[in-house]
Amino acid sequence: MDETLESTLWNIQQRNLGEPEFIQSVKEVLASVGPLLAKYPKFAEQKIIERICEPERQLIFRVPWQDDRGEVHINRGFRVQFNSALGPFKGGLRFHSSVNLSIVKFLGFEQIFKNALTGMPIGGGKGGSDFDPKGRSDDEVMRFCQSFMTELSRHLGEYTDVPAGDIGVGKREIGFLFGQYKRISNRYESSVLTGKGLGYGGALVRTEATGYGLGYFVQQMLAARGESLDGKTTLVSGAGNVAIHAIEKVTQLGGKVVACSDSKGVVYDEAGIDLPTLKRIKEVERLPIESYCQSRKQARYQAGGKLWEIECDVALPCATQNELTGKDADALLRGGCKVVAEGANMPTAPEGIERFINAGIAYAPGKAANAGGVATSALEMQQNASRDAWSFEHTEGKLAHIMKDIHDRCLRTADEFGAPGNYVQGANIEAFTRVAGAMQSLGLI
Ligand code: NDP
Ligand code: 2IT
Repeated sequence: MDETLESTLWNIQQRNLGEPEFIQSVKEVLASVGPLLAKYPKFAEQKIIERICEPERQLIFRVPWQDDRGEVHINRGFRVQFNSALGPFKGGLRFHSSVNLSIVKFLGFEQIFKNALTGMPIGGGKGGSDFDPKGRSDDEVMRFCQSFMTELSRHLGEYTDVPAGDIGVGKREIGFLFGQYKRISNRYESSVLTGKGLGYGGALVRTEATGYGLGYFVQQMLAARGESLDGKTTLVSGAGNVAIHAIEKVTQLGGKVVACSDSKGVVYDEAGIDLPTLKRIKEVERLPIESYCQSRKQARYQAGGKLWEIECDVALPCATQNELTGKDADALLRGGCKVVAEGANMPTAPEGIERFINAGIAYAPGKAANAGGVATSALEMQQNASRDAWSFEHTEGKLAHIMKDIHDRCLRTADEFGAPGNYVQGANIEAFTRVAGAMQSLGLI
């Protein structure tokens, strides 16, 4: 990073003390855009970086609710409306005990660039709460969602801000949130939320989209090296929405996923992860992954567990930020891993990214590789706007096309800016150019 960018970063750090995840995500982008700023000095003159790094609006609010025994709980709600130069703020809601302003800001910041890469008319934002749905009854989750939406609703709208799911927020939560929005606004405004159920305005493929899109992206990464997923041993971390559908698509494309994980431990199944068993445990019974071994006798469970020490060709981190450390990256490289693509947002710590890039393996950041989820959310908005519903095949075809397009543009831009094969540089420069261009056209906003 050159001196001017270093000093810009220092100022951003001083303005956002105590927000390590946010600063980490800013640093990664700033470390990439030097060559772009050299080519277009106007971006610096117009202080585009300083503007992009400052959210348009940040909301923090109280969420009071009562559990089944009548006890009162107070959680904190967040929505960071980061950048709407390309369209209404768009990005998920995360419900997890670890959620704080730094995490919501890093997610919102990443979302700006991811959404730009999709080529669709969506700005970037993110939200959530430190509420933990684990172990809560459906009624408790409903009461929480209703209270959360009672405040958030006044800041949303199909042309303003359109949330969706993320960790801890799936179809159940989106249903409760949409119900409350409809009640408060007195409007059946379908595209105010995406990831809806199919019975009330949801779109086919949205549930599968992030994991499927990741599978298509990996297919392109391998194709660029003259290879395919056929027979490739693959590791997937997590066992949630993204992980499950990544496992499904990689398996369909010929790969063999031998291990996955949750926050408690790792499951290794030499015969390949059995999807019906995994889906039943995680989606229906909502149990820890350990119970997978009760149905698959040859499978092994390790509490805690060192997923990335298992030998593999392809590694797909699909759980959470900074789950893959520098040491984990060393272990993957020792084990022969040639492709890493991120289903989660910022799952690889900076030391890990450095190891992958120095080793010359194919490494794709989440903002490119997991963009299929939000892209399909934009397709859901399109269907809602035209009161139409597309078939699974048609929508999946569009998703595959979008992922190939993102992949190819990242590589082309990386080439153009003298960093062949570097998906981080390619994604950041490509996305930054698009957002900055729109901001220039819109005047000083
Ligand atoms: P889910 O809630 O469906 O699943 C999350 C999975 O990650 C669970 O298996 C969970 O384990 C595990 N996990 C969560 N937090 C931790 C942690 N602190 N340590 C270890 N494991 C953890 O979420 P998603 O699958 O939707 O999201 C996964 C990742 O993908 C996130 O980074 C999210 O931001 C990103 N993403 C999601 C998109 C979407 O469309 N849903 C789109 C693009 C990115 P356990 O069950 O034990 O909690
Ligand atoms: O990180 C993400 O891209 C998401 N959680 C999905 C966002 C969306 O609006 O579909």
